[in-house]
Parts: sequence; structure tokens; C-alpha cells
Amino acid sequence: MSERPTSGISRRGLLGATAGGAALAGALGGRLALGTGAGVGALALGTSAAVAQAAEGFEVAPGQLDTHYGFWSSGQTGEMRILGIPSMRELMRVPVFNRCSATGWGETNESVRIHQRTMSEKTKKQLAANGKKVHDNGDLHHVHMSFTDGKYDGKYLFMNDKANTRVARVRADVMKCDAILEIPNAKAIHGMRPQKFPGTKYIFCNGEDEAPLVNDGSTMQDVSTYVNIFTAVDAEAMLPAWQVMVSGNLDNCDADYEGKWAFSTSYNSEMGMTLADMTASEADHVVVFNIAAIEAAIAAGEGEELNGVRVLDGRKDAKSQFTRYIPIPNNPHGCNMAPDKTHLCIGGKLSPTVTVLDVTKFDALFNDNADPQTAIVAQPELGLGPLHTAFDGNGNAYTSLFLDSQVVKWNIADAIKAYAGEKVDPIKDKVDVQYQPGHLKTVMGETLEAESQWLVCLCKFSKDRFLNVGPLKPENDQLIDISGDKMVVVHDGPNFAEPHDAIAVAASKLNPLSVWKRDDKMWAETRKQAEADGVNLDDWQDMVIRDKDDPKKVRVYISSQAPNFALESFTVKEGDEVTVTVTNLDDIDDLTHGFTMGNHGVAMEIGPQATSSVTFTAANAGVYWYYCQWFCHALHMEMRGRMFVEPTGA
Ligand code: K7E
Ligand code: CUA
Ligand code: CA
Repeated sequence: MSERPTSGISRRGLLGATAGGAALAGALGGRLALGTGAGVGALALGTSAAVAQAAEGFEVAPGQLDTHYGFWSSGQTGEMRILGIPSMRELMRVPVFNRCSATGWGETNESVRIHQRTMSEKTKKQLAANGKKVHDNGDLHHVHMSFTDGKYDGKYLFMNDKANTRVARVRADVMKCDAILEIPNAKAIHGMRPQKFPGTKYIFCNGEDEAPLVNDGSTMQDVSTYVNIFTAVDAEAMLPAWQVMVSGNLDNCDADYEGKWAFSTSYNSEMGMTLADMTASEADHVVVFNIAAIEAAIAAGEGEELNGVRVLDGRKDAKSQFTRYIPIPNNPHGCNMAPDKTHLCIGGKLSPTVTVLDVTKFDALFNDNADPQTAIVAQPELGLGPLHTAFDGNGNAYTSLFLDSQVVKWNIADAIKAYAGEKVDPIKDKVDVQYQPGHLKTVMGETLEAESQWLVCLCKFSKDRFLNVGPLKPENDQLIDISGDKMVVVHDGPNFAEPHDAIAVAASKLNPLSVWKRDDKMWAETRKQAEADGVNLDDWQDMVIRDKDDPKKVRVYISSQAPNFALESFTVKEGDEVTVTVTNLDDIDDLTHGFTMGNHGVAMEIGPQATSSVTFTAANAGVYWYYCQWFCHALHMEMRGRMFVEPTGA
């Protein structure tokens, strides 16, 4: 086993190894500015010379652009974040499951429609009972991009909400959420992955929590009636395609590079309801889903239709061709397909091992009922608490060790040789991270275009790494240079709760718009209403329209062009339901307007050439100012107007 590099001395050894550090930065092209002497000096305070040198490669000077986009989940914050790699600068926050004060997400009519599109009657009732229109929280663990032929295609980003059993999609052309799906029958969507090949037809979604399939209170204590559900979502329609009932629960998942399989880890094969019961067995399992067999059964009308989705029985006792169960020690967690197209790595969590499965052996499990163990080709012992694994383009794997607070670099081919009895140590290096890492990601590492430069390690704790900000500490996303034989931590990235997972995508894969297209579907419904009101949203508009059929409803159309709103005032009555539709007619990069209605809890963003609308009740008579809250002009403060709310009966 290689030396555990804990001291400055072993890190200094790396000076030689990364003598290429500068060459490396050079190879990244002129876009990455080499750190200036002053910059590196500042960064190197209290760190080793090796770190300072490796840091030269990650320093991105003001005005310089990153080479990669990082898409971060945010856990219980409920948003998606965009960071630059290697600078680790936070570039944007994209609200998805959360209510966003800055953009009005979760409040604007456009976002509420997206939230409610697939919302069940049960959920609507639950929300209404609590005075809400939408769930304004979520627990977003996993973000993944859509694929074509095993490579990122730059089209969509998909993400899960464990808290409210949902999946969402973000359009990569505008970096806004355009679809939220509430998944029926399942509970607590956790692991979530797009199909990689031939393209992302499905999003695979794991239901983590066990519950009765018809969860209406008719059975509750009888655990034998509980099931877990695996869902394939149609990625284009953002609707459920099919579901499979499984034995045990489902944690993380992934898909292969041939479009044949999906696989999920389960930590509760015991179907235990207590911690002791969930950890009782020495081994749990990975479920392998046979996509072709499932699709054939769905086409043949097999299974049972429940809440609009066809549900197949893939539990062990059903002995179907839909699933196979491969025993894995112990309470496994991470589920990561290597870009060599062959090897699937399962993090043992309570076992110090990662189990390597050869997916080319899965056919035999289904066709010949081969012993599931025959698919296991390696089981290297790596350290304590192995969770997730990432891959470079050179056949190496990087596994986070939660309990050891380390990242271990190991070679897949050597692990296979060792499992076959050869005397070879698969472990190549270990590096300390601070502290307790969960996910980790290499750049492009979950695609056929895996790179071998950077690894981001998402640590759950930061403790003493930053100035003390009170009992609640940030997380710590650390950037690790993996280009040499030794891994080097080059950057600490404090981050707010809780980036479980991230992906890193080459900047060349994406080219988002700077100005909206006027006919974007985001406000298609709003446009329809405007047309019905005789309003052309593409022209300067200052209309106040009272609904003929429902005189309590008032629709206000306000165009905006810096630094003016088309209306300096409008009048409504107490108790009116007011819908304000604002169009930003500025056609200029980065010229966003806003609309905030004072004392009404209403604020929204309107990007260049965008339309946004919001509906609220004017409950109390009086004068209320509205204003533009996104800085747009030297006279931005003056971009405001009044709403007169007349007393009832006036
Ligand atoms: Cu946090 Cu991917 Cu939800 Cu592991 S999961 S850490
Ligand atoms: Cu418009 Cu500020
Ligand atoms: Ca277990």
C-alpha cells in the first residue's frame, strides 16, 4: 500500500511529480492565467510549497474564463448551482424546488404552472390545507446532464427531490427549470440517472422509502405490504414511462453505456424499519434492471396500471426477467459506471470494499440464470466508509472514504488481477480531505470523454478550515489535482447546504443564450391570455383590464425598458385578484429588470426579452409602490410606480 501522504514532506515529494504543473497549466491554453507570484503567495499561506505549485494550474485570474462548468446539487437548499472549474467560483444559482426571493421562482405564474403540471390531487389538497400553491422546499441530491452516445449533449440537466418525490429538468440553453414531475406510487426519489446510450430516453429514479403501494391508510403497520418502486421517466415528455416493484429499498443508481441495463444499490434488503434491522445482514444487494425485458412486458400490457403508470413486479419472489439481485457487502451506497463501458463500482459503506461488477456478464444472469456472484470481478479493500467512485481517462478510480476522510486512487485493472490472485496492489495513492467526503467527481468522468486533470471532492464537514460562522458551518468542496501520480488538494471551496453531488462539463459542450427568444414557451400560457385580452406582448404595453366574467380579476400589462415601466401607476380595488405581467423589451446582454410589489411578498426577475407574470390579492386599501429590484440603469432607483388600492365600495 502506498504511503498515506499526511505531512508536508510527502506532499513536497510531489514537487517533482508535478514539475509538469506549469506545463499542465500551459496545456490548458491561454484561458487559464498562471497564478501571479502575489496570487500564489497569498494562496500558499500556511500550506505546503507543493500545494502552492499545483495551485498555479487552478488559479483563474479576473476576466479569465473557466474551462469547465460544474453543476452542483444543493441538497436541502433545493436549487441547482453552477460553479466554474477549476476556479470553483460560484457562477449562478438556479432555483428548482425552492422558493427564490431574487427571481420569484415558486411565485410567478410561469413557475407555478411548471410546479403544478403533474401535481396530484392529493398533493394539491395537502398544500391547500397548509395555505400553499406549491411545495417550496426540496432535497436535491443529484444533478446529471442528458447524453447522446455516452457523451454529454448539452441539452438538459435532470435532478431529484428526495423530500417530495419529484424529478425536475433544467434547460441548458437558458439555465431555467422547465419541468417538474411528481412521481406517483414511489416514495422519496433519491438515486437518479439519465440513460447514457443511445441517448437519454429515460431518467432512472430510485424510490428510497418503503410504503404500501396504495398508501391510503388501509394498511400501515404491516411491513409485508410495503414495496419500493423503480421508475423510468420519459426524459422528453417528463412523464413516468414505467415502474418496477423491487425487493429491498433503493439508494443510488446508474446506467450502462450500451442502453441495456440500469442498476441500483439497496442498503435495506432486510426491509427493516429500525437502524438495527437495516444493518442486520452482512450483505445487501445491487438490483440489475433489464431494460429490453421491461419494455417488452410494458408493450405487451403486462403489470398493473396504478395512478396512470404501468407497474411490473420485479421482486425476488416474482422470479421475473425484469431484475436480478447481486449480493454486495454491506449497506452499499455509491453506484458508478466506469467510462471503460465494462465496470460498475459499488461503494461498500459499512464494508471497507468497493465491489466491481462486469456488466458484460449480466446477460448470463438473465439468460442462463448464472450465479449472480459470477458478475463480481474485483473487491478491493480500500479503507473505511467507501461511498462514491469517480474515474479518470486512464483506467483509474477515485473513491471517497467517509470515515477515513480520504480519497483513494486505485487502478481497476490491478484490482481485477488482485481478485484473481495476482500479487498486485491496486491502491496507487491516498490523500487527506477535510472532512468526511460524500460524492466526488472527475471532469467529464461519468461520460466516454473522461478527463484526467481535476477531481472535486464534496466534503460534509469543514470544522476548522474557515473562519467560524457559528454553530452551522459550511460544507467544503475541495479541488484536487489528479494529473500527477500523487493527488494534491489545491483549493477549499466553502459551500452552503448540502452539495451531495456535482458534475463537471467541458465549456465547449454548452452555449447558453444571453437574451431570451421572444417566443419562448416559458410564457406561452401568459401570451395566450394576453392575446385573449387584445394585448401584444411584443409591443410597448400599459394596459389594465378587468375580467368581463369575473370582475374581481384585474390583469395589468406593463412593458419595461431601462429605466422605465410603461405604467407609472395603476388602480385596483380592495380584494381584487391582480395579475401583473411584465415584459422586458430591452434586447441587451445582462440587462435584467425586476418587479417587486411593496408589502405583498411579490418579486420577480424579467430577463432581457422575457415575459413574467405574478398573481396576488390586493387585500388592503392604500398606496403601494412597485419597483425594479434588478440593477439596470443609472436611474434604476427611479424605475418605480404606484398601485392605488381603492377601498371596497369606492
Ligand atoms: Cu449524499 Cu448521492 Cu444522496 Cu451519497 S447521496 S453522499
Ligand atoms: Cu429596471 Cu432596475
Ligand atoms: Ca442492510
